[in-house]
Amino acid sequence: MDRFLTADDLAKSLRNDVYEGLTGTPKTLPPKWFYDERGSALFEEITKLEEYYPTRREREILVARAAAVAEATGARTLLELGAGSGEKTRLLLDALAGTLRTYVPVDVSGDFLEEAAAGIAADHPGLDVRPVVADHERHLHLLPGGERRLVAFLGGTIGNMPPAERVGFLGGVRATMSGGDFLLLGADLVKDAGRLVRAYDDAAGVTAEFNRNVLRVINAELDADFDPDAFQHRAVWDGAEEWIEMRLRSVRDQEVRVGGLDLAVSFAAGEEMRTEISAKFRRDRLEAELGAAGMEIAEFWTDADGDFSLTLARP
Ligand code: AVJ
Repeated sequence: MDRFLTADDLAKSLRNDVYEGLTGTPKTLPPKWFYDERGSALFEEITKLEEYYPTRREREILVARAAAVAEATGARTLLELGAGSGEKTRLLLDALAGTLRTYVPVDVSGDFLEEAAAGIAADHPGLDVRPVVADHERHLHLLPGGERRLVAFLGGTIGNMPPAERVGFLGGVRATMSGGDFLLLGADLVKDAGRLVRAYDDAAGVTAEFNRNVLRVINAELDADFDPDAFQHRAVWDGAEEWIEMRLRSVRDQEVRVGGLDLAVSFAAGEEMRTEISAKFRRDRLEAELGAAGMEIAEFWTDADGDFSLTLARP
């Protein structure tokens, strides 16, 4: 397995992210640290919630359009950023079976990747499965080249990046592309604010637990003493930026020690720390951002209700 990211790199970037985030105003934490084992399990639960439509809507589009993706791309290599092991990957691999030679799942977590890659290799004996441990925001240029590559970035995770970061990311993807390559991009769409907020603040409180879990990750990794129960989950729709913000609101004045950083941080009662943005898109915004990165839309598909989108883009 290619490894462009060592455990030491990860530990360093966690330290940087947490230091920068907790000493900034307002305080923030990057969402990539949500996904320890408990966080990943909680996210799996979120995907099954009635209020959280994106996963099932994206699956609906893939069931309807995977054959069209295969037809349009004739892909020989599939690079999946933030590799799922789930049904969406299998839908794509089955549809691409006629032309696909190589599957490159890319993820920051080596353990998860090893398991997912082994499962896929077992189910697709003829396929060359080459997992890569990398950060898709930094290592795109190191990913395997080849003819007729399809880069898949699904789930709407592009929405975790603010606009400036998205420009860099899409530019980075474009820089790896040549004629015959494609990008398959899953992006959640703008809709009624009430539905959006409920998708990030479900009645059962699973998303609230998912959000607070990042405090447990920091306690464990950086010897901190956050009390997750002293923070309330908030999901807010920012109509100007057209993104959902997940925040953790300090229920009282409190001081938190982060031993691993030799840092003490104070929170005022009511102070809100931002833990994630999840940007929502319109077709014209996607067209403009892909265009700015030197790509054009070959196909733009949505589910029947127009909740979610799958875009096939080419250089
Ligand atoms: C996995 C990043 C696409 O932004 O909808 C789900 C993460 N956060 N519920 C999203 C998430 C709260 C999800 N992504």
